[in-house]
Amino acid sequence: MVEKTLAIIKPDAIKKKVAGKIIQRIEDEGFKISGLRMLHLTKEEAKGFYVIHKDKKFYESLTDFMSSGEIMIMILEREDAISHWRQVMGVTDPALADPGTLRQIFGFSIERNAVHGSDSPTTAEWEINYFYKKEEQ
Ligand code: 3AN
Repeated sequence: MVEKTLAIIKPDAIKKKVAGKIIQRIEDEGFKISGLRMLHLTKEEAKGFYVIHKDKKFYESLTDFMSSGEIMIMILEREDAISHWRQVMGVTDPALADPGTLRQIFGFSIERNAVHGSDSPTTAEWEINYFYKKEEQ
């Protein structure tokens, strides 16, 4: 089934100047990219996006990091976009991510892990709505 997911290239990857390589990989994996935008989240916007983690001990640090520099957000479309993008990203901790995954190649730590992807259809819809008006989706 063709699905949409929300992808983010995080501040660590933008600072390392590997956004181009990540976008190339996205295209090589057969995703259609729509609505690509560069933005710099405020602390409040980062807290809103990660509100599901508000009780975790890493919430403050994660939202500081995500508001520390520019990010790129995009909607990715493909068959099974949600699970395929998560496979391409690799697991949360770059040290444990499979060889060849984006987090293994470009991630620095469990927090500074280069990329984000929605984890379910409900989350994808919520995350896309967080950044995009209906007519932009
Ligand atoms: P994923 O992005 O792999 O779905 P989540 O949803 O568990 O992972 O976590 C959201 C984000 O929070 C991660 N991408 C990562 O940046 C950060 N994070 C997750 N676990 C930790 C942790 N133990 N310490 C610091 N940051 C974390």
